[in-house]
Amino acid sequence: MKALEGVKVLDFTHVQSGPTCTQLLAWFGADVLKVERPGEGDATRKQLIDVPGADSLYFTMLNHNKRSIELNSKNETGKEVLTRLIQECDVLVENFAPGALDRMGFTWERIQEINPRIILASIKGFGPGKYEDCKVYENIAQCAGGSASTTGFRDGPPLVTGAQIGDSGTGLHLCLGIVTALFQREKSGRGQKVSAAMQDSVLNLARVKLRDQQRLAHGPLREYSQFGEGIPFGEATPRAGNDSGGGQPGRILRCKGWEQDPNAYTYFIIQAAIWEKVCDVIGEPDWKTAPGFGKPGERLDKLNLIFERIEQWTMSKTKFEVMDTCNPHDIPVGPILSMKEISEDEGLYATGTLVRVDHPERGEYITVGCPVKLSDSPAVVKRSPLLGEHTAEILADVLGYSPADIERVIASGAVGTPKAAAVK
Ligand code: CAO
Repeated sequence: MKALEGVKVLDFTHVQSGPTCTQLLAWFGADVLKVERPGEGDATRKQLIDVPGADSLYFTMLNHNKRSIELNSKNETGKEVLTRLIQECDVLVENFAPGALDRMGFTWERIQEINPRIILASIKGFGPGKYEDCKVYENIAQCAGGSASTTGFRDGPPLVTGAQIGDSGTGLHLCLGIVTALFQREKSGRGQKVSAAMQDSVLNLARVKLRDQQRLAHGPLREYSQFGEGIPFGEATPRAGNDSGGGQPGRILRCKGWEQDPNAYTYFIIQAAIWEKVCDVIGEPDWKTAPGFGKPGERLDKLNLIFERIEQWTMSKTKFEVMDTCNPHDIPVGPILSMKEISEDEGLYATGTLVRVDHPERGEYITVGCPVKLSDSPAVVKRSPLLGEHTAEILADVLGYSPADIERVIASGAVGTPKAAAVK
């Protein structure tokens, strides 16, 4: 039995943020019914196309284990079908632009009238306030949530990160809100509205930088490189390059081959507890007790000098040799792995973090499996649905429509032309 078996999710999501949330629910065992516009579907199906005629990786990698129903929710019969779906489902998830669901005629009040037990889960760019009506994409959220202003180097512009903390990060937050609301419903019998704003989710992930903002009032941030460089701090948390965030100084350092390989680097942390081992490994045993080096606080104004010396050592080794040498001493280091190296790491396939999936239109591709492992509910990754692949099946099995009803719905134009049979 899967953890969320029996939970039906009306998946009204598109692009990335919402689909990441419903994909997780599907991996945990929920029956996720993805509602898509007839003939068009989620816009990502046709974005960043690599194999002509096939759903894009953008779409497939965000929509595993779901069923797809084509439905025009602005058509009268389409509204009837949507109403029936709301009656049958436990959760409705959506990430339309602000007000879009209301404009379709499905306000929170109306949804509760239809099914008082349903949980309505929504992602918007901003929470209530002056920006609540804005449309938002990933990088806007990274900027508005405080991440971009604190990412990058002090003398360069703000930077966005490659990790999709605005979209996938908000999807994760929403997913937690949904299962929490399902848990509460067990006791209360009632559904509720679950909201996650992308700005809020990014800020939650960037909370250590708000911590540093407040520390500024009490003096310089001594673990930031700029402290050792004698550069005064301004009014706001600065960009800290690759400095380690906490009280354990760290840097990205060059390794053997860095001249040709853009990823021949390692992250190296001089945790206080293993300082003496670092000194031995890099060949500076005197630094264990030398004045100004022996105590963690004393080293903070010498981080450039210390890391330059460590880098002389890391440049004599590959990033994997650095790891092999340091790990036995408990020195925290990590190679900078390229996506190519990650996609070739058989260990990640063995744990199900990477999965090879077969797809009828595009053949085999690699995807990221469920990153959270439940011992009693292991996730099995199944390919994403083709557009409208399960329209007839959902009308019949979930809604109990008779063949005559289904004919009527098709004739109304509400669901496009259902596929004759599911493609295996
Ligand atoms: N049948 C009929 N109409 C449908 C439909 C369906 N099955 N599915 C969607 N629509 C309609 C919507 O009702 C909306 O119509 P109105 O404008 O008349 O209300 C229309 O399609 C467009 O929806 P949208 O405004 O949500 O889509 P968009 O492409 O213009 O904007 C986005 C996309 C992401 C900017 C916006 O949805 C948004 O801000 N969402 C919230 C934040 C978010 O999740 N952002 C992350 C996106 S991933 O980077």
